[in-house]
Amino acid sequence: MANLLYDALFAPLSVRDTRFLILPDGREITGRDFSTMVARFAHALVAAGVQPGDRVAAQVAKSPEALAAYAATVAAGGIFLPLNTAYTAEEIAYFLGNATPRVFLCDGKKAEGLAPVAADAGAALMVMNADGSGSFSDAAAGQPATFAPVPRGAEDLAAFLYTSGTTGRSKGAMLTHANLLSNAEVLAREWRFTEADVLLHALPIFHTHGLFVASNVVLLTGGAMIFLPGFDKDEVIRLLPRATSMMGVPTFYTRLLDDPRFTRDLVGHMRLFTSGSAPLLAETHVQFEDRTGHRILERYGMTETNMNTSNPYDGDRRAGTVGFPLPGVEVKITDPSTGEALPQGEPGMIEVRGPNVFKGYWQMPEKTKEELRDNGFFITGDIGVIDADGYVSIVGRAKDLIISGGYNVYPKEIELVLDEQPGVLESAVIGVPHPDFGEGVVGVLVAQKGATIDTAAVMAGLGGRLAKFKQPKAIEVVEELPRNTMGKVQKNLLRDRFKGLFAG
Ligand code: MCA
Ligand code: AMP
Repeated sequence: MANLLYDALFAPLSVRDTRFLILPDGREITGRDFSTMVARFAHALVAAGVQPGDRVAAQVAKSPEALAAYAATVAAGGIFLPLNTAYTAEEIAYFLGNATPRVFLCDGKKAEGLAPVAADAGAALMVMNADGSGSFSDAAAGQPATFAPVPRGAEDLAAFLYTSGTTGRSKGAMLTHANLLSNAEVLAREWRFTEADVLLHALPIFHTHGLFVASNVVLLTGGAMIFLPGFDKDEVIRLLPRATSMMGVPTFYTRLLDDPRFTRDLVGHMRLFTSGSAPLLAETHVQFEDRTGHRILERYGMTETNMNTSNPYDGDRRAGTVGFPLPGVEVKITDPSTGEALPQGEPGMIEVRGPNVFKGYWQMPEKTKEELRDNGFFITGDIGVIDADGYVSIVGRAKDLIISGGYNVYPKEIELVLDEQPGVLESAVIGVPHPDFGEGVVGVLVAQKGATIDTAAVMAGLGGRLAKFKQPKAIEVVEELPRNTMGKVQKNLLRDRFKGLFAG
């Protein structure tokens, strides 16, 4: 038996002497060199005890080595678990405790603080610094330059990506080889990727967008990536002339549009810009076309499902829509309370089914049952509508979720920590329009009787507990939270009241 994902994505690199990764300092890494690194890493993982089905967690800076750790885990038959570099030790403790990885890769600067966390979870901590150095590459250094991939089939797990829930507890979405490969194949075809492509890659690689949508598509089609450690506007503007395509979250595009150097001439040669992870405002789409002549291709996906819909490459890319269901993916709109399909044109719950849909949440069968129907349809929590031409639009969310700069923030998780702060009786966390991040997180607090809330102290209390991007960008203190007759906090009223907070 072969290793499905490895054979399709990584095996071709071993005979490729052309550049695969282009680094901002001008260095280039050929497919063959990358492949050798992957083989050595895979041997190092096996030497560390990784067996088929074991998890390998990584909270490391984006680098060629970090990407190779993903490939090596797949080669070794393991399950890759990438973690946001912004997560605190407290947050990491939850993920490691839940996923119980065999190996945990982390930055040397955090190793001391994370060592007890890894030990508690029974994981071997190995260091991978931003420049690739550390105990992991030391362990790999003497290893053989080739590795026979461990056989893995379509239904074997390749990755866990954690996604939060309305209860505040993160759930590990189990993604198979077939989930990842089928989606990469569809996207590569739909978006016309070829070996001539050079993708400007500025997304983080600990989420679906940067790791799977961007990297897997390029790997599958034999192209190259300009691999930036993160989104740096100056670097993007400097390197765009060398790229053919770019994938981004809306914040990338609004930041670029804010810069006079971002002109039609700069990007005249580009083939494709795609956007996703958060809603792209129709006005950004229009502004982008006015400035550059390019129509951003917007698509829609989720951690649990990879990509579900996409605007067409050749047809009309409609602003404010996320396009058509991808080939092989079924999308239906249902009544959120009954699950019955609604007539075309009526807004309701978006449900999706296809080879892209995950296998469930790790060790959470009840949560899986709540969201993944027996007939294979996944209940996304997004409210959408399909128009007469078949275009899907997302018009709301049935889940209490804020998307800030493409990162998901679950209010419940923040509220639980806010409620513990001195003087706080209760809290509600909302998202309101933010010029840079799309939505900005706001904490609305009610003081305990007779207490005065010191907002600076509250913010200090969140540091070290919640990743920076989850922390409120503003705190507001109110007399009481608006509630309906059932006692449920009416967040829509709060969003309305504070909608202008970040304006201007
Ligand atoms: C950084 N900060 C943020 C965010 N990012 N705050 C809120 N939301 C954020 N997204 C904090 C920083 O810690 C910093 O705090 C301050 O905000 C300003 O940082 P800045 O330097 O401006 O930010 P940055 O480093 O430039 O990052 C912004 C970013 C980044 C480039 C938009 O967040 C990013 O790369 N987002 C992409 C996320 C992504 O890939 N999502 C895909 C998920 P302070 O100054 O106070 O220290 S996958 C997905 O959703 C599905 C499957 C899909 O459909 O793709
Ligand atoms: P995540 O689980 O982090 O992958 O986030 C998935 C969520 O991001 C979806 O359920 C949507 O709410 C949102 N999302 C992704 N792409 C888009 C898009 N193009 N427009 C609007 N929302 C999007």
